[in-house]
Amino acid sequence: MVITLYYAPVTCAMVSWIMLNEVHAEFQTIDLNFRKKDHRKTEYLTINPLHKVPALVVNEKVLTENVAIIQWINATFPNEVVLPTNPWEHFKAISLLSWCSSGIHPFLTRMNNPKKIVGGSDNTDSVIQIATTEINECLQVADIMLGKKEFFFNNFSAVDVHFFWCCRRATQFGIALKRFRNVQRHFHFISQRQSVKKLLHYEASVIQKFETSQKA
Ligand SMILES: N[C@@H](CCC(=O)N[C@@H](CS)C(=O)NCC(=O)O)C(=O)O
Repeated sequence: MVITLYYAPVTCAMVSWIMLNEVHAEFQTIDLNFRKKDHRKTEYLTINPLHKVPALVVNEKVLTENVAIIQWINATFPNEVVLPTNPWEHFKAISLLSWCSSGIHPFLTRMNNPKKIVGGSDNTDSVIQIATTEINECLQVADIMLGKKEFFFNNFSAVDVHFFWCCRRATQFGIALKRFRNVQRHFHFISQRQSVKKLLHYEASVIQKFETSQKA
């Protein structure tokens, strides 16, 4: 089986990258430089016409969306911990992954590029303000959900990684986690995981590679 992950630093593609590492999959990563609009180039549009990462290519077949990729990883590596095995918890995990992907992520996208929402108008402040309020509400809900637990479920799962990405992106946009003690603790705990540390190291090396190529 030949597995390739299309990835870009800082993006939610890190969720799939980390989970492929968690299951010890052999895969290659293709790094896209968003600053150079690699994701808008014909070569990538033939992989994902929606110009988003992650995209997973398995034996020349393309799968997009973290929620789908995670379920593929779970089905392909049944001996590894990706999603809870208890049926109810399994679907509860899909529900939480979908929440990260479609309930939290869109507000992070707005914070990243408010112009996309307001078009020609300069009124980006209100977009950022509304997105901040929505993200804080999500963090509050997650804080209660987590309580004193280490993970969202009894054991580690992909939900912990997806939520970690949401929190990391939120902090990059200036949202403080300290109001949410359980979320902050979870964030720190997940950041210490081997696969996450490996990703952060990889991400730094890709950013460095892009910066060097920019200067050349
Ligand atoms: N729901 C998708 C979101 C994918 C997504 O929006 N990716 C962003 C990076 S975080 C992207 O590639 N944006 C580039 C673009 O939209 O052109 C998933 O979880 O896979």
